[in-house]
Amino acid sequence: MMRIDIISVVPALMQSFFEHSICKRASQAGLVSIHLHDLHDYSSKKFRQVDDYPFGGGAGMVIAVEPLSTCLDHLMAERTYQDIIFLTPDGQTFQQGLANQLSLSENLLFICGHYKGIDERIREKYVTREISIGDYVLSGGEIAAAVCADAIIRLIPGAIGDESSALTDSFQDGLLAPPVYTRPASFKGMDVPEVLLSGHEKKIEAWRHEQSIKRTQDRRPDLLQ
Ligand code: 6GU
Repeated sequence: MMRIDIISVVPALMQSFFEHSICKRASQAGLVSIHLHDLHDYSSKKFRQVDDYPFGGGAGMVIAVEPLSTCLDHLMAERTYQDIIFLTPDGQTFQQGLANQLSLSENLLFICGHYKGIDERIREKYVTREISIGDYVLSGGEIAAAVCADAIIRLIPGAIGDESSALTDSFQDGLLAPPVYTRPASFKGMDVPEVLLSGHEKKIEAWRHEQSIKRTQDRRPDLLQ
């Protein structure tokens, strides 16, 4: 079973997410266990403070080395993590290929940044990988951690109902997914493409592939390079 630990200053932000969605199903099926850790629990300060003013001045607060290293040491003493991932807008952009790779891990540890970031020494000493989910700035890494965890967990065999479903996702073969339809076959004069009703598996497969390519050409020609 895969284990994911997530360190955050606002773990409640992710609680509901992991208690619903595919992640809940995967947890119930015993495919993954997700552990949220409140960084404040590792503070030695009187009011459980975890951040401090940046040396050199400037706006915003920085998550301090001490509570984070205490938390990390505690978790790392219990098990070996394949990756210790810091979610940060200056990280490597998260893509399907990385989700595939990380889905083979046994233990993953995510650190969510907040405020102005975390003390650089944590990044140097502990972090093995830094991930961004796109070129925009979020208030914290929590949503990014949830995004990454979701993308990873759904790839674990058995996590989604239809075993083959994850394999036909957009991006999984470097192409966008083809259009899909369900009943009724005709709605207000709009008809489902004939081939999908034909029962001819080979033709359907060929049509879908062709539609995938067309859609990718139209919308994301960069993927075809
Ligand atoms: Cl991982 N964190 C934050 N704070 N903002 C982001 C991000 C991560 N990825 C894109 N924007």
